[in-house]
Amino acid sequence: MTQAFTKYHGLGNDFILIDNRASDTPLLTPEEAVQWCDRHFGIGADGVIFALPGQNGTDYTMRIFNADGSEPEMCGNGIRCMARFIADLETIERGNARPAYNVHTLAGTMVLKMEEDGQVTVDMGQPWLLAAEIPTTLAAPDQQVVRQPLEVAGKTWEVTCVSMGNPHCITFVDDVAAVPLEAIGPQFEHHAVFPKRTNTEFIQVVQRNYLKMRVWERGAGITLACGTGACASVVAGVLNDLCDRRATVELPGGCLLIEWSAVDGHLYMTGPAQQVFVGRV
Ligand code: ZDP
Repeated sequence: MTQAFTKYHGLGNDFILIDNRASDTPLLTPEEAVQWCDRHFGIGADGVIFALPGQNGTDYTMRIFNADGSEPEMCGNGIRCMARFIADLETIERGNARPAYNVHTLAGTMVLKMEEDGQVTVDMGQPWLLAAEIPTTLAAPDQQVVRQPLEVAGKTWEVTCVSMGNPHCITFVDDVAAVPLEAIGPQFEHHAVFPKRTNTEFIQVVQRNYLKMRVWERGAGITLACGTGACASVVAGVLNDLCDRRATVELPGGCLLIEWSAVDGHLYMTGPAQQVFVGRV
């Protein structure tokens, strides 16, 4: 049997999208996802995303396997790709797509809005800030982790932890280009204080409304962009009084506009998602 797929990327964070609407079970195993994501022996991607039937009244369900086969709760760039994917499927089948979707994820229901210019805005919900929610043992379970010292690679870093459904550890630095990400990223990811491992972001504040970010992703390594990481970084910037609630986050793959609404406390992320090619395995 052959399996159809479509390749998308959001700012160079790339995903294999699978039309999984006929079944509640992902059509690939985590082991197959690892093979498909391999850039030399497979298609090549940072993860595989399955568009499944909705649950609890939502239009669709998203599940994702990282390139290492682990399953994250949520994925910001991936969910924008998923929005384009389902809009493209609906356009082929019905001639038009809907302007918005509710999508169930392991991090709750996300609301996706298709913008006129082709970008996608996602209501990512509220951030989780307590140590037990991240999860991390860096503070007491009911405390926030803001500017806490953390020993990594023989150096003390001041970290702020935020969950967007998935864990993020954010460090503000003077120059993101100077961070030896490949060397220290894995040491943050696997540090004993993060029982579910962590995504790791380094942020340079250029202006209060403009951040530069580099990311080491849990289960994927260095990627060109991370949507949940950009949201978590703006939250961390606000908690440290280093940035505004609305800021552009520049990643190696391009820019995302992030707003932490003072009205409902939700994160709103706007950015592109593009189809690259369709194929069969
Ligand atoms: O939390 C994790 O294990 C991440 N690797 C998931 C993917 C996050 C992503 N890069 C994003 O944009 O949020 C897709």
